[in-house]
Amino acid sequence: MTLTRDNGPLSLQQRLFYEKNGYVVVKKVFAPGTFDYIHRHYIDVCRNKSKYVGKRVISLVRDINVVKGLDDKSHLPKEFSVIKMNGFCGIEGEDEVFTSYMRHRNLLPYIQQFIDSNVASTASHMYVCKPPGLSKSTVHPMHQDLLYFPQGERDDTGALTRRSKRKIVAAWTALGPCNIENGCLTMIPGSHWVGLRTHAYPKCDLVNLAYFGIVDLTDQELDSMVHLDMEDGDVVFFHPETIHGSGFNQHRVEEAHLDDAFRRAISVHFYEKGMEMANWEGLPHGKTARTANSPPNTKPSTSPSPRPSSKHTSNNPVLAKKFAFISRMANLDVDIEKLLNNARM
Ligand SMILES: O=C(O)CCC(=O)C(=O)O
Ligand SMILES: [Fe+2]
Repeated sequence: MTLTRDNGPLSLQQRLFYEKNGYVVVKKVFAPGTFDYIHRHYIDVCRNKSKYVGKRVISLVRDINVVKGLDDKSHLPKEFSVIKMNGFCGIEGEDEVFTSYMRHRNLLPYIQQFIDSNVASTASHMYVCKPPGLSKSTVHPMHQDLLYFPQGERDDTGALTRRSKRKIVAAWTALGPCNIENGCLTMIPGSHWVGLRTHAYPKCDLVNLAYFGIVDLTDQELDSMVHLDMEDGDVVFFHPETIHGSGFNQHRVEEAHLDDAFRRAISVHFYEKGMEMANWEGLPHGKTARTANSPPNTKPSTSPSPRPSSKHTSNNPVLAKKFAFISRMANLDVDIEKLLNNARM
């Protein structure tokens, strides 16, 4: 086995599943309701943006249709317009409500099994809450997270070298029911072995900033997609090269009272502290083809769009700069050994 170690709660069967598929869902890592306080805090951040954004968190992403004025949500609280929050720290330091997730004693024993180290750093912190009442722009196209950060030694194609492959993992936790109806996560099993793929903006009219999708998914890959039905407190650990995305939240605003109306999840990437960083200039993150395949739950069944050539690329230095900034800011350490020892005392 190359990607995990035998020093924690993951069973041999779970480790074998991860090696083969590039992800593993672990049920009930947290008791239901454990992170209700994080969701309440997120609502506060959405409603009081100036108090937090830049100071304790990096950014709030509003849905593109709302931004363009095509979808008027001004009569509703702000959390009905926001689809994602990035970064659990800002110039005033970290937001301890969000970072309590990545330092939680229930999570850390698993992280040790994936990153080959007792001290971790983190990247790509996200609170992803898809509200009811938005359009298909809430779909997150099929992508690889490795595109979005420079961690790890890379080969010429931007893929992780064998050595770095076993040192990064994402921990994505459902904070409420996540199902096909509200836009759960979708995985392509085994895709963590195929290297870094070419990403581009999807062919829809309006696409959220940096929501890239892979341009050359094969029919076989599209057919193998697995939708992860998860409950509050379940965690999916996945590799940064595993191809994944998420669907459209089909709930209407009138259904906002339902438990699964807001699709809620928190996600952090852990990696071995001090691991190699790739040179941003040399990475394909700033290169985007102009069009990509359809998003996960709108799979074209009869006439798939012609696949754009992977040569069809353009540089995007502004975005590259933005990613570099986020990556520098959101880089908090987690001393796993120390936190677990404290928890035992
Ligand atoms: O939560 C989602 O909808 C997608 C999140 C994602 O792509 C990630 O956590 O890497
Ligand atoms: Fe992702």
